[in-house]
Amino acid sequence: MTLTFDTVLIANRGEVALRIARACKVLGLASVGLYAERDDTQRHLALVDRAICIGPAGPGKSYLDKERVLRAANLTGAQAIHPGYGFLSENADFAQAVEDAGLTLIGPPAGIIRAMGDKIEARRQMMAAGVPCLPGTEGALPEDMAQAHTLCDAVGYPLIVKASGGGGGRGMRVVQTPAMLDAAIQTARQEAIHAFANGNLYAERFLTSPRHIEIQVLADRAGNAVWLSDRDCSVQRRHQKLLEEAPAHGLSRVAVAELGRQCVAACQRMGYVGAGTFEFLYEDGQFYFIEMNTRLQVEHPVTEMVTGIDIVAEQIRVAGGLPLSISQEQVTIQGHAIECRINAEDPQKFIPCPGTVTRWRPPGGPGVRVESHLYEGYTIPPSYDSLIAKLVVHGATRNDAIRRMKAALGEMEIGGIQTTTPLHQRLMDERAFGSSDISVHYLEKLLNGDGDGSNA
Ligand code: MV4
Repeated sequence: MTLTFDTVLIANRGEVALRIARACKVLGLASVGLYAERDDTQRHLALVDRAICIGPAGPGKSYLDKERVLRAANLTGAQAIHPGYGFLSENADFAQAVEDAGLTLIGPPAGIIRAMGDKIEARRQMMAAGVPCLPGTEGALPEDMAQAHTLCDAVGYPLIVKASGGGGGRGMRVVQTPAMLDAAIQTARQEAIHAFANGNLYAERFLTSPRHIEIQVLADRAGNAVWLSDRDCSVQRRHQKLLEEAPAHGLSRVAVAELGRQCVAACQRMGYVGAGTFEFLYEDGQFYFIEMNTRLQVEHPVTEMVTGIDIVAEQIRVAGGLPLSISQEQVTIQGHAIECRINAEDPQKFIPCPGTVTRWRPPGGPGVRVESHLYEGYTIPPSYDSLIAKLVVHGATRNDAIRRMKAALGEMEIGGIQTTTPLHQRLMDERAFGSSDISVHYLEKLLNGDGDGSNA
């Protein structure tokens, strides 16, 4: 069986571009790399069959420019485009333009990207599919404040007002009491109009100390869908994840499997194609859907490590019309995996710290995987994401994985720049992290000196 394309344009940079280039090689596909000026020293550009400069330095007139990316595909004869994550990966207009040009986006149909990008619509579809959601408003909050109050009283306080066009933590307001609703709606709406050109808001019951749990899915064009594993992504700061693991520690495996089946049913109901992630909040033994990501995610390797499935290869295969290479019965979760995001940042203040890498000694050994585009002499440019490496370990148990991570962090050497490595080394020894007695507010509390950051 062959795919409907033989050449893939990698519309991204850095470690994920390298990850996609490797997957193309494994599948016997030709690949094209694109880059901005002064960003031509990336490792994946030596691995692809052809590389093309599409614009000036900085992301705006290159990686983020729909027309330039499409022109690169046309110029090089690439029939498919892998957007990676970030940049154009969840841009429904770009996905539509790719479809209109007769090319294949390695991702779901544009209509699904658009629907899931509208958080009110995503919530509506999940409720219809039987995926658990928080008590909340249906449709957009009305302009009329008396009506808004009636709807919000039914939801219950405290609640959170969110922008339908937001997501990932942008455009939210916590509302403790009805007396605070009017001001919250007013400021949230102004921010939403400004940031997303969409003033639609919705309200949900607010959870004070949830964990962030997500479910990875894969679906093909024939209507097959599988869930691969759950991940815990609670260790984050200002909505930037720092560490992720699979599976989530301490959850009922029966309950997670039930949730996975609900996600699969939602995929089949909407005609989902490709890799996707259902994000949930987890509190007091219950899961509540918050958002769906219609792209490959940074943390996909932890799921690959515990399932043995090459998620990027499956993404490319199903985009090219092939069926999923695995059935749900063939998916098993073995052991435990942890990913530490190594960012070129000051580990205390998290300020980006670009510069030239003078020393790079990646760690190794059983169960150790490094996803990085680093090499000695590479200069990290200032205008892009500060992620420079993902250190991923796999162990038979969570404690084994933690031990392997400690060893690998200690072995890794990165010279010339500051990185988040010391923070990860500290985390591996923290009691609350060790027992997963944490919430999405864990890291903030820990760094503030608020006890050990635990929920207690
Ligand atoms: C919430 C919540 C509590 N209750 N929704 C923030 C990012 C966006 N994806 C959803 N977010 C939240 N939604 C209700 N009803 C708390 C958060 C939240 C959060 C969620 C996931 C990961 C990190 C977070 C950090 C702060 C708040």
